Amino acid sequence: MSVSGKDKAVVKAFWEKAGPKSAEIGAEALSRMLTVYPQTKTYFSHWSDLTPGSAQVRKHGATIMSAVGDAVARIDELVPALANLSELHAFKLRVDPANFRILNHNILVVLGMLFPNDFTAEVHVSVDKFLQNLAWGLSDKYR
Ligand code: HNI
Repeated sequence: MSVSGKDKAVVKAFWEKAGPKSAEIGAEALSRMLTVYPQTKTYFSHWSDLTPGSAQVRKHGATIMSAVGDAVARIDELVPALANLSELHAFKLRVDPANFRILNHNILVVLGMLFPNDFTAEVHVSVDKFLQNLAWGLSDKYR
């Protein structure tokens, strides 16, 4: 799905609001992914505490959302921007890319929860398209 110039502007404007809460968004989204889609826990079995809101979950949630913020900043060049992370997830972590959609879904839920006024239907559709393209960029090296 193509992300239009308008989508990019909407995502960037929304991120002005969401960016400062990025660690909280990540912690909540990762906690929810691991709880609601327990099959995703297999990738994190080396962690000592996978319960929602644990220190490890919060730290990694912040790491993920910081990468999402970097992707917003490089929204015009997502494939090169995500090349290293794609390589890591494909060949070292061996994460099935189907899981990117699952995390994206949880991020959208959390954005709706934390930003009930700013996360309008119009923002939702643009962020959804952006996250799909991000997942596509993260999947680029899987070949
Ligand atoms: Ni992901 C590590 C970004 C989705 C499993 N992941 C990272 C790191 C970043 C990152 C950044 C740290 C890299 C480093 O150490 O250099 N991950 C992202 C982004 C998305 C994503 C931007 C999608 C929006 N990752 C997922 C999904 C899974 C996943 C959906 C599995 C369900 N990622 C991992 C695992 C690690 C990881 C596993 C290593 C964790 C660890 O213990 O260090």
